[in-house]
Amino acid sequence: MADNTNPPKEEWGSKLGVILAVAGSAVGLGNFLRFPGKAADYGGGAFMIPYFCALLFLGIPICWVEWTMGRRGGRFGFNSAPGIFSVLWKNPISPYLGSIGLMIPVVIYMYYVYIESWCLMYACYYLFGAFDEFGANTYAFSDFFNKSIGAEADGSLFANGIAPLFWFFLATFLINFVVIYRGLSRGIETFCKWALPMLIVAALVLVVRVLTLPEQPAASPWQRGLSQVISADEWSALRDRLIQPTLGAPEGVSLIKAKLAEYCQQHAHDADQGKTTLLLAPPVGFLETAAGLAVARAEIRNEKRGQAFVAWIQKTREALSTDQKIELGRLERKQSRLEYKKINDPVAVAAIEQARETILKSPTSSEPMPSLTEEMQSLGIDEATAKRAQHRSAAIELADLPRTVANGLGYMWNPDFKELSNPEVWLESAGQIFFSLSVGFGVILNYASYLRRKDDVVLSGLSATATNEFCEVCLGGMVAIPATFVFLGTAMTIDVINKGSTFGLGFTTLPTVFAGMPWGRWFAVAWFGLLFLAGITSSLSMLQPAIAFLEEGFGLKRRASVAGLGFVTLIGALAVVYFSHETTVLSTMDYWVGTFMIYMLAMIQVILFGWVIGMEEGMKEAHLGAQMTIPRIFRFVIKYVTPAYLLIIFVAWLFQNAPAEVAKIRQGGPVLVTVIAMVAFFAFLNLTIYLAVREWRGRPRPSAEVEA
Ligand code: ALA
Repeated sequence: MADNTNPPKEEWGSKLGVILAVAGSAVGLGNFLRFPGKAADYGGGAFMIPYFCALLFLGIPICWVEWTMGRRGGRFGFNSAPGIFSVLWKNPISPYLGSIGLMIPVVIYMYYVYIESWCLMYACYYLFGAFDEFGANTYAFSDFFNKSIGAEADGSLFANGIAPLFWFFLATFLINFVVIYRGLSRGIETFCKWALPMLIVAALVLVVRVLTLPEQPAASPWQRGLSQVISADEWSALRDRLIQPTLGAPEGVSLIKAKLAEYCQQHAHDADQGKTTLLLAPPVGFLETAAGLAVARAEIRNEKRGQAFVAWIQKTREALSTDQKIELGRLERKQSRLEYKKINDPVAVAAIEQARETILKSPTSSEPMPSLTEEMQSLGIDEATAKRAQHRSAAIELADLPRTVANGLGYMWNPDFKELSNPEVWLESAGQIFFSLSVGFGVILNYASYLRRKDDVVLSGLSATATNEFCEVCLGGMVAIPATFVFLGTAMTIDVINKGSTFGLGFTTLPTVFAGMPWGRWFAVAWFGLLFLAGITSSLSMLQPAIAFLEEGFGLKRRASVAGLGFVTLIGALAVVYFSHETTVLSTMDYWVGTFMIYMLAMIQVILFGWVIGMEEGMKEAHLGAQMTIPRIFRFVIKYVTPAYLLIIFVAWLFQNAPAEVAKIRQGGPVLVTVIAMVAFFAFLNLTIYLAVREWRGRPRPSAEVEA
């Protein structure tokens, strides 16, 4: 092992640099992909109420707590959560609590870097025009995306030689480690100083582009279906003709009908074999066809998702009251039978079961189902209720609003206050705040530990938070959803949002949107380029805490610590890349580490600050060199409100999600293996902390009091 002297203490080069580095850590994929989807899905403008509550009572207070505790730990010569906790709370277990602050960033890095590499690949492919031939064919993009990331089967990136994405992954991995190797100031700070302004400029360009988009003509339903059902080649050959007003030409219509029939038959056959599910946005009217219903039946029998659930809901609606129908539409995005079971109403539950039986027993040549509009009219449902249902129900088109930016923004932001009574909205908004601000990750703790004693933390913390919020709400909220609306219309936007897939939005829907814009290819380069930069500035912050731990725990030099961490994270990331089927491993890590552990670390930190260090002492510490004063009310907030808010959210979240996640573990397979591997890694981390603690006992540490 190492020499017994501390490596020279690293420091930030400038005040602006540290703010940009923390903001860079915060601004990431969450701002541009995750946020717009969540906001649009959970009440639009109304989502901002729980969101700002979470910002005020969780995000900002915990951010100040992390900055303050990090800087204090740094004064004692510690930069990692185990070391920092060991000086903040003189208790033998405190360094072990810090193991969570190491585990979270390292494990999130393992899958985050893979997603970054998708962005790099897309940016490069657009740059070299590789997507030109796809035109606006959603099917081609979706197919390409699923195949490229290996969503179809484990190991598929290596099935026919090495897939191109793997090289992009290695490049992305290497870029991260090269920057980290260069050190805190020369590496991270310098990179963020360039990358953050660049990505903000790219985002501003995209915002201006979206806000100045002219109204787009609405496509007729079959036109929309067409782009999804024919090959990329056929699509590009037809594209020019199809945007002409002669769309209704009889030969065009019969071609489309034939293609639809072919597509439906093919999928019905595959679904019957249990081979596939039809998760793509289906062609309009698909379920009204005999083949569509056959797909749904086969999927129900095979316990698959896809169209089964859409059919299920259509059938179920027949037996429900209006309110129940709307509630069902809201739950529909979950696309899981488990979710339907959460409808706490025996009538609805019975209707769901009955619908299942009806679909299973229905003859192949079923009667066409009534459209929702007809159904509503016949039930005498008023316009406002119908509008709400229209806004929330998936995959069923009620109307296509004129495709203007104003309507797109309205779709994104019009408040739906009814959502506020839904506990899920409060959970999701809190989760978004944590993810987006990188709060509770253990990374702010680490970054702040490199500050000097009297460097301001209060205003800096707030500035980094404000930068993140600007990028999230003002930029992230203005691009993806409004642009999707303008080019793809109401139904597709609802569909994308209800599927709740961040990846679907970014990598399959938006490419279709770019295809419709003049100079779209270059806007796509800007989009994926900005996602890539935003991703890197975040993932760098996930690596630094472990580097700091290896250096201060074992006295390793930078080369050794970077190599050690590179080795461990490469193994984890390769597991994510290899076990890519339906991104199951990635999602399991995200659930247990990227959500569950974040709640725990946030809780530990706020308790340490408010109850162990104590409010008086904590606030005194926070205000050392501070350039603004924390309002007094925050003493009360940090001590009582934040822990209570966290606890309620955590328990509700566990209650809501844990049974399904535990059931997945019990099924065995990759989920179980992933969880076992994570537990083993966690145990290993704690062992290394044990060794480090022994080392620290015998090592002289700078005294906080004498440090300048
Ligand atoms: N805060 C980072 C993001 O938003 C992790 O992506």
